[in-house]
Amino acid sequence: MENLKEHFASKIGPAAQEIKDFLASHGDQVVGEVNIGQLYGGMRGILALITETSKLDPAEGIRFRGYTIPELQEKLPTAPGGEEPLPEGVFYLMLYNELPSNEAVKALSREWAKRSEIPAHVTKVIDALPKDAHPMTQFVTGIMALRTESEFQTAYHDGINKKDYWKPTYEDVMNLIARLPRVAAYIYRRTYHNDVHIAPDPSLDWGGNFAHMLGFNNEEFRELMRIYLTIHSDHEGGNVSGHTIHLVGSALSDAYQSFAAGMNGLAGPLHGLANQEVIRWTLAMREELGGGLPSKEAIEAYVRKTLDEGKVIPGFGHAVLRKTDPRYTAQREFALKHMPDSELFGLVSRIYEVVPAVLQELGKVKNPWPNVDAHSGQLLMHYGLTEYDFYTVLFGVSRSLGTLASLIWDRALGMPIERPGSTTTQLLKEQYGA
Ligand code: HAX
Repeated sequence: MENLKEHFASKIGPAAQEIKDFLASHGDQVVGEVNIGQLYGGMRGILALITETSKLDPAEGIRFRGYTIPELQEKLPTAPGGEEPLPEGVFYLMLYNELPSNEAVKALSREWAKRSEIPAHVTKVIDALPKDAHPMTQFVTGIMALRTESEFQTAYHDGINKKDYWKPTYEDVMNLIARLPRVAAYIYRRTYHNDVHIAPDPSLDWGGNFAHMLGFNNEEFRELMRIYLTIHSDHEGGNVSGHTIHLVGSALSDAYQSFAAGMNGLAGPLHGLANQEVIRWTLAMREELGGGLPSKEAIEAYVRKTLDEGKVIPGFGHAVLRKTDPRYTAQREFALKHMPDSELFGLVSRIYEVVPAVLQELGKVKNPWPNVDAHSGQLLMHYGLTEYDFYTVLFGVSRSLGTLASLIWDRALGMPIERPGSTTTQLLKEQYGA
């Protein structure tokens, strides 16, 4: 097949023309109304962004370029002998808007392996942080240290024509995605394994090699990494990390700056950090309730205690979804297949049986169902990746796939700087006679 970059280039013209024609015929069409409550309510429900890579339906969950997670599991290439989709495949689908062949996915694996070397100063910068710095702090620091390699930064300085912005952005994105597992594995081994690092194996796929560099070499864990990195990759455009990457990128900040900014958003406990909070909360509950598999009644009492203390139940609720997250379901199916008798899986399942009814009782929670973060920790714990402060870094590595594919498209389509309006309570009151 033709070179991956040329293949992308061939997609730009038709996509740009389609949007131009659409705007010419429908640019004045009204897509919704905004009320004052939404201005104070985190802009919930306001349709305000174009993100081509995926779309979240409140009732159905995520579709990547039109495909659900079970469809990805059926249609995307797998590792030899494996069953889970390779994350290279979902990236290809999101960037090129077409299902990849096995060959295309292999080409992407090779391309990322080739680009994966990280400059020596990156590990030195990370090493300057204390080992107990949170892994997300180390991760963002590592990404910013990688920025010395930005081709967009250099090209802009040298006066690149705006129609070519996508070209160095493409290079930055491919390099960054290729290098993130190296940075993440470095942080993991530095923080939890006495700085004993593991050389990459370029014969492996991106997710398999990441598992290998983390120090987990059984094939089942590699399969977990592949599905994990696939399902966490994108969640349409309005979530904190995705939106931040698009917003910062809209100022023509390069891929490194934009992605680092988004990762600081992912590190918030209401967003990606929820995956570590879930397991921390679950283990604390298990300990307080005397270990083993607590009864439903005991779990319910603990849930109520958490709520009474003015805390959220991590892993439950969502700003858009109104049903069990299909990313939760995909992980539950992985557990049913590979570890049906795990005690921790039993506990996660029991929590699922208890929490929604208690949240519903509060009368204010719009979605009492579990989200992606309610399950991921249990799977990682099962294979021995027990250092849960690291979990959000895994999420971050995955989130690069969708958000950075989008960033290439933002540059290719010449998306403008984002600048919504704001107002004050005083002005609103005057305007609406309050
Ligand atoms: N436990 C307790 N209370 C909850 C709750 C939960 N799991 N989910 C929502 N609520 C509360 C809200 O805190 C809010 O209370 P106040 O009015 O007192 O402020 C009320 O219910 C209404 O909230 P909502 O409209 O249902 O939810 P939001 O859109 O405002 O927030 C959140 C969505 C995901 C932030 C929320 O459900 C939450 O805090 N969940 C727990 C944290 C979590 O799991 N986050 C990860 C989400 C998925 C993700 O981004 N992964 O990366």
